[in-house]
Amino acid sequence: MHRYNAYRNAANAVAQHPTRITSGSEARQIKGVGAKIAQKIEEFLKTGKLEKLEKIRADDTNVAINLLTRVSGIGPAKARELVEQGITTIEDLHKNQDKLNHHQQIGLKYFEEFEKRIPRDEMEKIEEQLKSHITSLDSEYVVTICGSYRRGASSSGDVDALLTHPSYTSESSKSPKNLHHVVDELKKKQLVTDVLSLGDTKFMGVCLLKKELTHRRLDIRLLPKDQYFCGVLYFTGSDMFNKNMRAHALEQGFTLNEYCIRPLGSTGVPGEALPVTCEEDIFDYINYTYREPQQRNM
Ligand code: DCP
Ligand code: MG
Ligand code: MN
Repeated sequence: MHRYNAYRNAANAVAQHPTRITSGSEARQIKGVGAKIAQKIEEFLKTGKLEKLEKIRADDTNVAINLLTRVSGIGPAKARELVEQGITTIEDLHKNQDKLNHHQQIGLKYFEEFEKRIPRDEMEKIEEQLKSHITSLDSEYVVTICGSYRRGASSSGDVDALLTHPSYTSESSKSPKNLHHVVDELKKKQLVTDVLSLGDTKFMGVCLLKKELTHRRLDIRLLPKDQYFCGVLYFTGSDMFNKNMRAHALEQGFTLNEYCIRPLGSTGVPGEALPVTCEEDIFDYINYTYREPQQRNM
């Protein structure tokens, strides 16, 4: 985990660097790049590959774990457990479905389909349908498709939808609206084909447009109105952008997460959540120049 972070930080630092790095020693000058990583950068620049990485990739156990974790719902721990039982291929998984939970079984069923990218024009159609079905239940629902789509990507890996309603705030504790009702409607309209998991505020599932052949991963989160824009900011990403923005927030004496922004007292204890009515409010609190979603790919 320590090394994982060291690599992430170094990658971030190199990505932020204004010019292209041409040697390990040049990389070493950058804050966040240590001697060992600089050495690897040198090796990669010289040979176009990394011996250590090639070895890790060739290891049979790792190859199998990497394959199984591509199934939605299978994490590294579950994958390792399966590999230890001799289950190493997708075919093996099909023969051992009893070892998988519901989410993993659906992940397996759509294994090939979920790996396909969703073209932007299809994302637009899914957005349109989601909005029309959800607002037909209650015209006051607000739906925002976040993730790479909101950042302007030409294709996306999944659909990240956020939902709120003016009568639902964190004060009103329990939502007068609920996601079960929304998901029932989407199933009835045959947009949602499968449910991976469903709670009061989080749905993970599968959708399919009429006339399309590929099933798509769809996540929907229901957020209280006062937490909506921190959620929209977070789920728009990118993850690197979020990481940098949170670090900047801390430097300015604020703690920012997917729910709220809070000032940090002199003792470092977070105060009450600050009022937020749009994404710009969050940037303003921490003196960060506003960036349009398309400008948040880094
Ligand atoms: N996110 C994050 N940190 C994580 C995971 C997610 O900050 N560890 C945020 C930023 C992501 C957003 O959630 O942009 C949505 O997560 P996705 O995994 O769906 O990523 P994207 O939508 O950006 O990419 P893709 O097109 O692959 O779905
Ligand atoms: Mg996404
Ligand atoms: Mn997602």
